[in-house]
Amino acid sequence: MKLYFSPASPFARKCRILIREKGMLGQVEEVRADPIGGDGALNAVNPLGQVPALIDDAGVAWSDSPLICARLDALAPNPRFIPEGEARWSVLRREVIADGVMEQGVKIRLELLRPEGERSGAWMARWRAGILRSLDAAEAQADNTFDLAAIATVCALTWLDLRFPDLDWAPARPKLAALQAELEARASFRDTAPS
Ligand SMILES: N[C@@H](CCC(=O)N[C@@H](CS)C(=O)NCC(=O)O)C(=O)O
Repeated sequence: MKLYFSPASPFARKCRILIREKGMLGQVEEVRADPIGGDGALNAVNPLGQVPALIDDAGVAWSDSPLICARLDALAPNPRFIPEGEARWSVLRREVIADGVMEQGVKIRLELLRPEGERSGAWMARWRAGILRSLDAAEAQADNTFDLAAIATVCALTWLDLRFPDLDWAPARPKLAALQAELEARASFRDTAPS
């Protein structure tokens, strides 16, 4: 299998951490892509031109980090990062919150890449408020389980630190800060630190 990624993408990082935690590095070749510059090899796997994108050994293409992570989790079921039964829904709900933080952050970032006169301050303020409310929700629902939601949450937090250091989310959200400190010390997280 091949996973297309870019080093700063928090969505791709979710998949790369999962691959390491599940011992799948020998089965998945990680291929660096350039989604912003336009990348024909990436576009052939994901017509949206976004990372992450996975092509499996049968030539089937998978895109969108929740789907790719769910597929990887099913392919190598030990250890599981998306549990069966009722607990599954808690993990997926909390993954959606973390992914939403990344999605709104990407929107702000794209806005900031526009010339100054073309940016919308109102939209950026709206997305920033959405991020902060979502972090409050994540703080309220944080637990100590090492699952896909925890991975996604820390990918979101560390990416926010990289792109928006002024957000200063940590002091008011001690559970998220502790989760980030704990997980970023793991080899899988250190090996995929965004740059
Ligand atoms: N919902 C997607 C979002 C992926 C995404 O936005 N990736 C960004 C990089 S962080 C990208 O490839 N952007 C290029 C583009 O949208 O053209 C996922 O979860 O994988």
